[in-house]
Order: sequence, then C-alpha cells, then structure tokens
Amino acid sequence: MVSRTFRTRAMAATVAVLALGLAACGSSGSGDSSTDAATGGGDSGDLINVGFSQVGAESGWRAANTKSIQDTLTKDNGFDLKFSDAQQKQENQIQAIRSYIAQGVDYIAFSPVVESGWDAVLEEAKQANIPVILTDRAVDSEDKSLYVTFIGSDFVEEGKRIGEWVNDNVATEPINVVELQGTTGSAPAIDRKQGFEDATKGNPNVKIIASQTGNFTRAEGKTVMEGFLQANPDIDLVYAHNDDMALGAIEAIEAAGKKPGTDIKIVSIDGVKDGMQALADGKINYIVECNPLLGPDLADIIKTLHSGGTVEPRIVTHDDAFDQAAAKEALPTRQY
Ligand code: GZL
Repeated sequence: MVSRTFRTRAMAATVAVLALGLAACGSSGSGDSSTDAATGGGDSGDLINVGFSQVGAESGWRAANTKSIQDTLTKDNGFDLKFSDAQQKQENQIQAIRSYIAQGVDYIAFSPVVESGWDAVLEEAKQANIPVILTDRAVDSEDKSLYVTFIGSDFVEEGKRIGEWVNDNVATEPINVVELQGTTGSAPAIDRKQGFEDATKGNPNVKIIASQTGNFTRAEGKTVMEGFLQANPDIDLVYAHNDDMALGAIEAIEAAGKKPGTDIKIVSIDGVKDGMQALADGKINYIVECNPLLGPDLADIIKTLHSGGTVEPRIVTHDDAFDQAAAKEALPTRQY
C-alpha cells in the first residue's frame, strides 16, 4: 500500500481538517456534522465530486479494484462518485473524462487502458482546473503537469521478481518459455515483459519461444495457450502477465492432457483469489501480487489535496509474492 510516511502525513492533514470541520459545525449549528467533518474543505454539506473512468471488468483484479474504489468513495465518506466502465476502450475513457470536465467535477481519477494518446484530453482537464489522479496504470505523457500523481504498483519490478524466481527455481536447466502478455500498449504489459527480460537475459537456460497478448482475460489466455500448445510440443513454463490468463492456460493445458504446475510450470502476477487457489492446489508455481485495493489511498490523496495539502508525484503500492506453501497460508485471510 502507500508508504507509511505518506499515510502519516495524510492522516495528520485529515485530522486537522476534521477538527476545523467539527469546530465550524459547532459554531454554525449547521446540519450533518458527519458530512461536514468528512469533507472539511469548502462549504458545510458539500461532497467532493469525483469522476472515475475505469478500464473495464476484464479480470478478477479489475473487479477487486472497482470494489475498493466504490466502497471507499461513498457519500458517507464525503464523496459524490461518478463511475464509468470503458470496456477496455480508450475512446470510451476519453469520452468519460470529457463528460466529467463538462460536469465540472472537483477531481478526475482514471486507470489508463493504454499508455499513449492522453495528452489532449488531459490538457482539457488542466485548462478546466480539474486535478487528475492516475491510479493503477501510467501514461507516457512527457508533460508531468497533466496529472497530480500516479499511484500504482511497479510493474517492471513485478516482472523482475518473476524472472528472478524462474532463474532460481526452474531455469537451472534449459527451458522453453511461452509468455501470455497483457493488453497491447498497456503499462503493465510493457513493463512486466521488460522486467522479466531484464531478470532473465543473463540466463542462457531461458528461451522465450512464443509471446502473444491474451488481453488480461481468461478466455483469451486459454485461446492463445491452445495455439502455443499446438505449435510448440516442448513448453516448460508459462509466464502469464495476470492470473486470469494463467487460469485460462490451465484449462488449455489440462485439455491437452498435461498437468499444469508439473508438466508445464506456470508463473503469474496479481494474486487474486482464484489465482491463489490454483497456486495452493499446485497448478501454478509462483505469483507476484499486484495490490488492487487502491480505494483508501485514492480517498486519502483527494482529501489531502482538497484540504490544501500536497502529495508525492509517484506513490508505489506494496506487492507481496507467494509460492505454493505461502498461498495455502495466506488464502483464509485474503481480502480479494
Ligand atoms: C495491474 C492491472 C492489470 C492486472 C490485470 O495494475 O492494470 O489489469 O494485472 C488487470 O489483471 O486486468
């Protein structure tokens, strides 16, 4: 999650704002102090208007991310959240952001489905004086003034951690690797591929024999894996950029009469419940987590900004990693 320093600072700012809010409520005798106290900034009773454009509903990770945002940015917590699902289409996200600008929201937050093509619409938000917060995925805009901060995991590091585990636990002899890439052009797909290659390029035992996008979905991951199996008789390891594609690959491997996790090893990223269950069951061999629970930190960031505070331009969320034994231990208490 967000660095301890950031949260301490945010909590201090929030406490100060709450104290001011309660004092104002007491002196003015106005209505619902819980709403006033929750927002602190602006007139009493105002909610903070936030427009959020979500990538889609393509994976278990996305569902958990959406739930975290919608469960946190509530009216009881001082927010009026406008939420849209772009069905993994950039044009839908751009349209949603323009709609939020037209509605005059206080803040815009979004998870960019791909890295490129955002400068124009972000410039429009900037001209409208609406601060933009990137969550989960980054954009490749050179102009860093187009958004206030980017909160999300370090995808290159995730790919590197996978590669390092493969070096130490599988590629102690020559192995043929197939890679199920995430959505083409998305930050996690670009960076997870880079990280894995950075970690394994010095290991002559690792040979990537095929690499293709499965668009982060279980169905497309299964279809691509079926193609890999038909074209390559000797696959030793699948590197899936997310659990949903890994779960699709498991279905394809089993349909081909092979044992996932044994005949063909699988490594993946996310750590969603279905992925962790497959890991505990021995069908996946290693998972690096990508924490989707960004709602509380997004709320902290907005409340800090709304009370006149500042936030770091890059906030890296913490990710754990799990082998099969660790998955068995962690499953009972997983939040997603
Ligand atoms: C990563 C996120 C990715 C997940 C996928 O932060 O953007 O998108 O790894 C999801 O499961 O579809």
